[in-house]
Amino acid sequence: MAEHEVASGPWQEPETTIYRGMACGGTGGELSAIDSKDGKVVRIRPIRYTDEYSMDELKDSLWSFTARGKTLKCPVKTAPPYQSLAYKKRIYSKNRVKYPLKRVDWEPGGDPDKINAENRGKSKFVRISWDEACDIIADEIKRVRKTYGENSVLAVGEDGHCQSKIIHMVGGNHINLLMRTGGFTREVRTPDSVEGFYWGAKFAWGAQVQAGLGMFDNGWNVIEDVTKNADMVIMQAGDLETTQNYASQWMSRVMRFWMDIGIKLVVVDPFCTYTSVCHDEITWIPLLPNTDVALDYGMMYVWLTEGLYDVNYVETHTYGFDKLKAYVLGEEDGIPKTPKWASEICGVEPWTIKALAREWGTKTTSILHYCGCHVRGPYSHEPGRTEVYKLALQGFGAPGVQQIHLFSYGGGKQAVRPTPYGPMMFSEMHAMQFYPADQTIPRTLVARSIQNGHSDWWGSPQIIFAMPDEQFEHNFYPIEEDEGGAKVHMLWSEKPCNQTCWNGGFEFQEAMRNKDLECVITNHPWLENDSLFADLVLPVTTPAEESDIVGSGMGDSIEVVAVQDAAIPPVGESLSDYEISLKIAERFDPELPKQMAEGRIEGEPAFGLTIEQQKKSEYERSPIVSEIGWEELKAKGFYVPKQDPYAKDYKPNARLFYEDPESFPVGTPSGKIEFYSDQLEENFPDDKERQPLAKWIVGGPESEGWTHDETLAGERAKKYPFLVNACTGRWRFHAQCDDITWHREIPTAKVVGKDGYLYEPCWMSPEDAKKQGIEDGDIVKVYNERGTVLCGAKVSERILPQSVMVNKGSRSDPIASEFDRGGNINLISPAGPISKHCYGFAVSGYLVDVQKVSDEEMAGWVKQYPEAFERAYDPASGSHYDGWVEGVE
Ligand SMILES: Nc1nc2c(c(=O)[nH]1)N[C@H]1C(S)=C(S)[C@@H](COP(=O)(O)OP(=O)(O)OC[C@H]3O[C@@H](n4cnc5c(=O)[nH]c(N)nc54)[C@H](O)[C@@H]3O)O[C@H]1N2
Ligand SMILES: Nc1nc2c(c(=O)[nH]1)N[C@H]1C(S)=C(S)[C@@H](COP(=O)(O)OP(=O)(O)OC[C@H]3O[C@@H](n4cnc5c(=O)[nH]c(N)nc54)[C@H](O)[C@@H]3O)O[C@H]1N2
Ligand SMILES: [Mo]
Repeated sequence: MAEHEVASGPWQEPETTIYRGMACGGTGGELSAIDSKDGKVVRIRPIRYTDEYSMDELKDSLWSFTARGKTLKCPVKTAPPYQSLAYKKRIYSKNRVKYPLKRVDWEPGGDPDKINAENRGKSKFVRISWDEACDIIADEIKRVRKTYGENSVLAVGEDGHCQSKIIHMVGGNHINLLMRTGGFTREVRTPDSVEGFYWGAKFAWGAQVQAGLGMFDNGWNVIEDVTKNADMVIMQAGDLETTQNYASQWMSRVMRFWMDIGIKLVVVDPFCTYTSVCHDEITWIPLLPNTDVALDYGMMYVWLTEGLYDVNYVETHTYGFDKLKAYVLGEEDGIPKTPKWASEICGVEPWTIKALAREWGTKTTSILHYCGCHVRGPYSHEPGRTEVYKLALQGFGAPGVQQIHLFSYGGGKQAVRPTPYGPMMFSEMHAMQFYPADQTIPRTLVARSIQNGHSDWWGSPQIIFAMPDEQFEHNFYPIEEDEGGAKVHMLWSEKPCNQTCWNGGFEFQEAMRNKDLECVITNHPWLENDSLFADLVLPVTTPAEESDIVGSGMGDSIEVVAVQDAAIPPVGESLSDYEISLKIAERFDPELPKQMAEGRIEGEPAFGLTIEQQKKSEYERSPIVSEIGWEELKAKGFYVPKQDPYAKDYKPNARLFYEDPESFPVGTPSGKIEFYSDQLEENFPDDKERQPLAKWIVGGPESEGWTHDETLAGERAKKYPFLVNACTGRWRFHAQCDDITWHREIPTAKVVGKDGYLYEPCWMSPEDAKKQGIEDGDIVKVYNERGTVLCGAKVSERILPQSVMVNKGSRSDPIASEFDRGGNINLISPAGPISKHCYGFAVSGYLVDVQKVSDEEMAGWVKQYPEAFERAYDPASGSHYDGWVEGVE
């Protein structure tokens, strides 16, 4: 039990091919074929559905639609993300964790002298056996619970992204074990992708299902609606050529199709995005990071003063227009929000703002992004709301007036039928994400909760799906002792990248060094980020090493189900997270692994004991059971489900509201889109940061009650004069894939420093570079009072003066406290919340300074921190395993 269950497999054949959706977003991604030879992956490639099915067999599965005389068809060949195609480099990465590891100067048992907490992220690891690792973990869980209370073990990384898996899905396997053996504290993901919509837009257009996240409920039919009806599509904070590619590359084809049928595309972005660069018809309007509110109000001023908005719609579908008007025209605060006013804040010329506003106000226009990095900054609830205001003024829901966002890319998914087959759905069953716990901590507050021993926040304790009303609940850590309150003394993370994906990374590193944390465990396929700060690291398999049933998922051109065997044996002694939880469970009760595998939780139908049984049981629960037999599915390897014949008749949800707001109200108290929220006024009457109407907020010093001072107009800008755009990276998936050698050699991916180290690019304009005395390729320090990260200067016209861009997700490479060589920009992001009552993160659009690192300065550091600079390092793949593990052969 709980040994890796694919001791034999087709990889024992000399050559074999398996089909797999394996994108590292956890969504499956378009199907790829993994070819292996003699137990090694040799290539990963796209497939054609016609490899296994005739076009006649596929005719009810592949969608198409016609607009303006041209037809857009679902492709027959898959377009997997480039990260998936390069996955061989991940499977055999130099950074793979092959064996269970223990930090050399840590001993279990809770003796502070043997924990050496202050050395986390400094001292190295040594290989131990699985038996030793599992014994230690089970004993530590028991000891810590007994000493500090049942809920003193914190489970981190229940939710978030990861490799695509179903049965072996990561995220909550540790919780499955912890909740069956006692209590635990649950780290709750905050709505990272959509912070500004979640904390802002929800009060403008309410919360439906997806809008639990704060965006408007929509699906694939929105793309069809835009294709048929829009004149213009604006990517204000959207780079679909980059972001949509994490699943498939088919939005690339949709955008090409749009331009072919005459839809105009405009990009409003601090960076000249990959979308702007690769489609030369696109207009790029550069603006400064986190200034969209000013731009939006400048445009609204033009609309209101020139009559370029939908007067009737505003009357019938919205609430509080008089308040909006008073603010825009300056009647409220004496400052008319003219294009000139906006220009001074956002850096877009007044005439460009007027031109964009006039074109937007006269053409049928939709907004297109994944979620948009503009909603991940300080006070992001403001741009989250002004986006809704703009749409409302232009008749949101009318044909071609839509918000296109992450749920719109489910190509076949929504068109197939309402029940998704995707890993997202399966994963909930398997890893039991969102299992409620008595005591919770939002992911944004983990570091402060550990450091201070307490914390409080507004929002549901199960924060990710909170409805607007729940944002008025005040929550506390720890909860009352008689309700199970206990301070955390042990941390176990299944997705160890809080310092790289969340807020205040350096503060998180310090929290990891807190001596109250007596044991820190991570499960991880690669030795990086939070794992460097762990006491025990458990090696995890990649999808190629696992037998599973997977679906393609969010963002694919069509839904596909694939049943696969392992392509290769596990690398080293790695196990899946699921297998790890069963292996540790044995130490609590020999019967427990069986119960966990078979029954999961009470009331849930059984899955079956073995992986083979579980694969079959997944198939039996899915709707494809009526379309294809199990044996045939296994023989073919994948299946493309038939389309829902009624899909054509579904209207976008926003259209229902547009046509009949009485019968289909939005989820606000008035049922209308609210420019002004009475709910916010009543509940937080003194909140100057999130007022009932969205405003341009400058912020200021903490002593005056502000959460942030992160704009160019504030005091801190005198010291830290650049706004950093820390958006998601094109060549990575969040914290994943930073070691892919094929990506790292692309000139926009890394900068080769004169010391041979590959630094994370810090993009800056030629004008600023000159001012700072920086040349392309120089090693630079990017810093503020929260710390310093080293980067490589990338001097380019693709970025506006006064801003720099450092993509998030580069791996930490610690030099010392608050000092990092890896270019992990989230280390210096604000550690606090979005604003006083909004406990999301602010990880982009904040202030930094950038200075050249001189040769002398570098030489000084090399001398001062020899261990960091002498650590084994491979430019091709970056920092790696050998640099952190003792006794590697
Ligand atoms: N500055 C900045 N920060 C951001 C954003 C931004 O735009 N700018 N974007 C935000 C957004 S949109 C998101 S969604 C979050 C994403 O943040 P996360 O959801 O945390 O994303 P990932 O880095 O994809 O993955 C989580 C971790 O899981 C690990 N992992 C992957 N597969 C497995 C597995 O099979 N087993 C185990 N045990 N571990 C695995 C990965 O190596 C990684 O360490 O980041 C947010 N942070
Ligand atoms: N390659 C790759 N693809 C991914 C991911 C990844 O990590 N790597 N992550 C996936 C996930 S989970 C998500 S949520 C999405 C994220 O995708 P999005 O939600 O679209 O977010 P980002 O890619 O961070 O940023 C989009 C664009 O916003 C711009 N931007 C930054 N700040 C501002 C601003 O203040 N105003 C304006 N107008 N623009 C701004 C950036 O330059 C970028 O071009 O991508 C998904 N796809
Ligand atoms: Mo995201």
